[in-house]
Amino acid sequence: MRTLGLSRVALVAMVVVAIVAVSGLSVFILAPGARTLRLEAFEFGFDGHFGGPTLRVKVGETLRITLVNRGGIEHEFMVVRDVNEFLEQIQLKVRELQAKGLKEEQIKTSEEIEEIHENFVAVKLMVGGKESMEVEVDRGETAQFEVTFRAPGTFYYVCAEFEATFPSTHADRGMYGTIIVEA
Ligand SMILES: [Cu+2]
Repeated sequence: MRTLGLSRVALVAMVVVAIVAVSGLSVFILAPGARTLRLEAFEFGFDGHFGGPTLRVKVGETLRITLVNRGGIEHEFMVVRDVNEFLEQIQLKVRELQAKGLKEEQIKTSEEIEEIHENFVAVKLMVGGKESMEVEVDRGETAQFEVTFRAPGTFYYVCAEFEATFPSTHADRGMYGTIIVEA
């Protein structure tokens, strides 16, 4: 009874959609071939308190990531090509701004620091259908996003937040992991 089976599937799908609609949850459409992955952020690592798991993907592959903040402060996820140079540039800029007399809050929210993020983002994320440089999650929050790698090579996912570590970033405390993109 093939048709009966299909209509049952359709019925289940409708019920699921109805439950999601009533509960106010967002519906995410999975990109074809997307691989799902769950990462938990802590102080100061992903899936632990230092570093993060190495992610291996194929060129053109989409990773659909659920990032759960299980720590006590805000964390973020962004993808850069050169993590050492990125962190070095941030440190140089922090020192430069401190020398000019800027306070911690002013430095954290400065255009100069934002500009370094922009310059170093290697691959943008798709967050809720919109392209984004990074995704930020407050403690206890969960974010869902997709990232697609168009070129082979080594990338790094990084949290460059300053909260509780200023003038260092969370990444300076080890909060980053490697992404290997294979051709
Ligand atoms: Cu962090």
